[in-house]
Amino acid sequence: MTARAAKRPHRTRVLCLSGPNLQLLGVREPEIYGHETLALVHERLAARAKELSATVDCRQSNHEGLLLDWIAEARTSFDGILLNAGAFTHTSLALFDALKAVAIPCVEVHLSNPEAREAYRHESKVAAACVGKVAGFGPQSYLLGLEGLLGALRR
Ligand code: CA2
Repeated sequence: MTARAAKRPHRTRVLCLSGPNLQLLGVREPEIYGHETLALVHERLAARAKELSATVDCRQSNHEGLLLDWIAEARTSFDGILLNAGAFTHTSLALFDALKAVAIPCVEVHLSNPEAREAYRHESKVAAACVGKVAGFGPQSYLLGLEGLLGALRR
């Protein structure tokens, strides 16, 4: 390692995962999920992460297995996870198990407030494997989740 690299402060590495159908953000159902695209949310998140001496790698998938693989990968490559598991939030014991196994902190994020919506959205299978949750603030939930996650990591 060069002397310059040794002096460079370690940037906290965050993996941001968005689950099924979130690629439609800003395109469909703006009355529920707002007008910002997922690409814009990712851009804002990267800018905020930089201000907070962190980096964020943002990924989206409609496939539960791929989300599981990315969570497993995070154990060696990231310090924490931001997760909007979409509808898998309410169904996936596999995501809960993966988050428990990876043993790095995860913050659950939602654009809407699922508890103020249909009864079938009230239960989160992943919540018990997370250090906290931010829901109901639209795209800002991702930014608030990032701040909460970095706070938890640096406490
Ligand atoms: O509020 C959230 O972030 C949710 O995770 C969104 C999920 C929903 O199943 C959860 O209960 C709460 C749905 C994601 C679908 O994303 C779309 C975005 C734009 C248009 C249509 C779907």
